[in-house]
Amino acid sequence: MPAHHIRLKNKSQIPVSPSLFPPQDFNLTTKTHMNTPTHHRILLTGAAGGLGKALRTRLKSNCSVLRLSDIVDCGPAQESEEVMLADLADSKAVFAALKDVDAVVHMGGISVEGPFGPILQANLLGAYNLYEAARMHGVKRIIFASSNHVTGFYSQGETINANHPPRPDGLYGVSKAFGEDLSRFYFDRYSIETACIRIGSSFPEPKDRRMLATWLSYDDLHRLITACLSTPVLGHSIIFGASNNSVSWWDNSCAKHIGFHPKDSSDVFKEDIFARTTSPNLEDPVVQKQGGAYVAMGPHGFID
Ligand code: NAI
Ligand code: 15L
Repeated sequence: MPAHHIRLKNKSQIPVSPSLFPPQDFNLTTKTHMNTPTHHRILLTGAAGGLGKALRTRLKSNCSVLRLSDIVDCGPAQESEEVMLADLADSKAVFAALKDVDAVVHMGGISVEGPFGPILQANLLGAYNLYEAARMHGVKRIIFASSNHVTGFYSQGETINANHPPRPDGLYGVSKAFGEDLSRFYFDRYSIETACIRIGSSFPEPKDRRMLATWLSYDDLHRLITACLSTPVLGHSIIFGASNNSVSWWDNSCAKHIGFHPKDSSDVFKEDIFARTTSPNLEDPVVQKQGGAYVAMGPHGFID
């Protein structure tokens, strides 16, 4: 098959110029069939974590079988679930976790700034193991939980899009930038499609003033993942994950083909957050930069 053709699950082919990824001139309307599974078996890594738990119920509408994986216990398998313990740094365990899988929602790994050792194992080696296993098993679509900390050193108030160069705000952000580059390589070389979702702050509610700009509700996260799983042509796409907040630093015009339309907004929490937080010191880099507190963490020194 010529490199410029992407074979879709329905066996049809769409000619795509390699220079057009993400396919900027494709005006594909994506229908997100919330209750129609697009895949037979989906692997959810990081299933025991905050977002893993939030997605565990929601992703059942996207597949017939949801395989849950984490380094720690995910609890017993419920109906239409499978559970597999796997350390992302363990290539054999990761290879086993991807067997017979149609798509991966990759949430697993170290999720905050900290020493390089664990980040190296879980986020760098872990991402490599995941993509190698995907290549070996023929898995063609991965949703990768990247982070706003890939671009955390841009200023708040500056609007950036996927074409702005990474400016990671720490080792964690660097590890997510590595995942984005690694997935680009696996797309160019092996046609494995990836959505790199630079998640803002995905929690039940925004916790502070910064999160009024960065908040992504769990339902909007699921809407975004559903759009990435079901869009006919994903290619290699970078998309910022935020709800429909009035304040936004991110422009998703490079990812229109995904058809993500957030429905929630942090605006309803604004009054309460302003009432219980003090006015920020505008001279503080933690207040000035998009990454917030992450820009002032570290250094972390050598690995022991
Ligand atoms: P979390 O820390 O609650 O969950 C991460 C999960 O990964 C944990 O259950 C942990 O046990 C598992 N894990 C860690 N090391 C592992 C290893 N070596 N092998 C297998 N599993 C391992 O984090 P959360 O909030 O659920 O985030 C999920 C993903 O989304 C993470 O990749 C994080 O970096 C990313 N993200 C989350 C954001 C948020 O606001 N929640 C914002 C930006 C990115
Ligand atoms: C992240 O990448 C983290 O995983 C999450 O715990 C939050 O710190 C979030 O970014 C954020 O920037 O608020």
